[in-house]
Amino acid sequence: MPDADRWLKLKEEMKAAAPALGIDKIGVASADPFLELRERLERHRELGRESGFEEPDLDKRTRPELTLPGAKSIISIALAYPTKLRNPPKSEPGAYRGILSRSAWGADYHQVLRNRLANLEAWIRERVPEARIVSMVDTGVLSDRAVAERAGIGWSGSNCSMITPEFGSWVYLGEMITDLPLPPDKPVTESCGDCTICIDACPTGALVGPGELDAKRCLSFLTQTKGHLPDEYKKKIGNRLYGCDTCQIVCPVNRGIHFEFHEEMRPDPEVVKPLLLPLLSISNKEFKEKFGRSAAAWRGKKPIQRNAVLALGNFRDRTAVPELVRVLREDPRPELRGSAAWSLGEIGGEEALAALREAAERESDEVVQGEIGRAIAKASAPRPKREHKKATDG
Ligand code: B12
Ligand code: SF4
Ligand code: SF4
Repeated sequence: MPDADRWLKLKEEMKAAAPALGIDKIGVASADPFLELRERLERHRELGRESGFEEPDLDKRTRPELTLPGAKSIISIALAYPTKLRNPPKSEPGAYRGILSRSAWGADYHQVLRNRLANLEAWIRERVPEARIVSMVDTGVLSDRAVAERAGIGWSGSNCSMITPEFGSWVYLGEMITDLPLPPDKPVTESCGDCTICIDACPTGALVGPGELDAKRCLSFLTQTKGHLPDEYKKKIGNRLYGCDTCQIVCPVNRGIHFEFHEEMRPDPEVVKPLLLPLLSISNKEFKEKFGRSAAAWRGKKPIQRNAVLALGNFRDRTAVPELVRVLREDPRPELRGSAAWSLGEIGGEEALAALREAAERESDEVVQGEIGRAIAKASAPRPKREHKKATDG
């Protein structure tokens, strides 16, 4: 059989085998350098729009042969994830809840995709034992989306997501660089057209243009930071504990899309939409037991606790005052005390105000002092009638 036919046949067989390997979509891209992406990444960096979670070496990001000398093709895989909870628990006064983004539901996707890439690698090695392969998911050097786009998995949405015609943007991506000369697939022809819904819906204006994100203003990034959350985002974070799904939820292509193909991805509602109050006193051991399986745990418990404190302020949950006062008085972490001060200022009332005044006498951290001062001013000012605040994405 001529060589070209052999590789085409292997690719077709691989695609036919995908469902049995637990993969929802496979595409093949050439391993040529990503020249357009390179320019884009340079501009992105110059404008200070990186999150800091990206691979910093732009040569490695855009030249697959630096990772695998002799690289010829990249196999891109996509796995669809669930978007809806069965019997979601209610978030209501006295029992308010936070929400994890769908990308953190079920088992950590890094592990799930690594498992599928291992299945695929074994499948290839049975047929081409000498194949050279380097697999990666998220934390690898390449841009998973740019690879997927070139491999015909989907189009690059104005919300930055890779949108597949079959599963919308609710897909995780991973890839393997190989030295197999598999014939590349064609990019998909669909696009966002003149729709701008996601750009208009982004709560922080982080989508500065179609497909252009200022990551430092993106709530998904901000929920993962460990320091004080800047004031301008404290209300906007709503009840998000990890990640943000707004620009995907509003996308018309995603309407009604929900797949439960993978057992490991099934969400536990009490984990992905947890009660906020118990999070304030959760121990390391309990945190590990409850969230350890989720992709949301990678930054530890501090960001999630900080976000829970802010969410209680956003809900203006009066029943949370004693616990917020305890955090303000006792928590050794300034970010937690500062956030508790902010939330007490939002909730207001005599008990909150008294605790803030008392804390102002003792607090030694300058930033927290500032938070307390602003919170006292807020809690002392006349306030509009209270209303029941709605949850964010849940
Ligand atoms: C850093 C990072 C983040 C940062 C920055 C995100 C960003 N948009 O840059 C933060 C923390 C904010 C983040 C958030 C999220 N992330 Co993230 N993240 C990454 C990571 C590690 C690198 C992304 C990166 O390099 N960005 C830099 C930009 C410039 O490049 P890019 O988005 O990769 O590539 C696109 C652009 O360059 C664009 N492009 C190139 N040329 C041109 C030219 C024109 C004219 C235009 C318009 C566009 C364009 O097209 C490329 C392909 O789509 C990837 C994993 C990886 N290794 O790739 C995951 C990844 C992108 N994240 C993912 C997910 C799921 C998310 C969230 C949805 C999670 C959540 N629910 O909170 C949000 C979505 C936020 C958003 N609107 O993008 C998935 C995306 C899956 C998908 N279907 O697209 C990835 C691929 C992880 C994975 N393996 O599944 N993430
Ligand atoms: S993830 Fe949220 S904050 Fe980030 S771009 Fe999308 S809507 Fe905006
Ligand atoms: S909301 Fe509209 S513009 Fe945004 S990603 Fe979806 S289709 Fe594209």
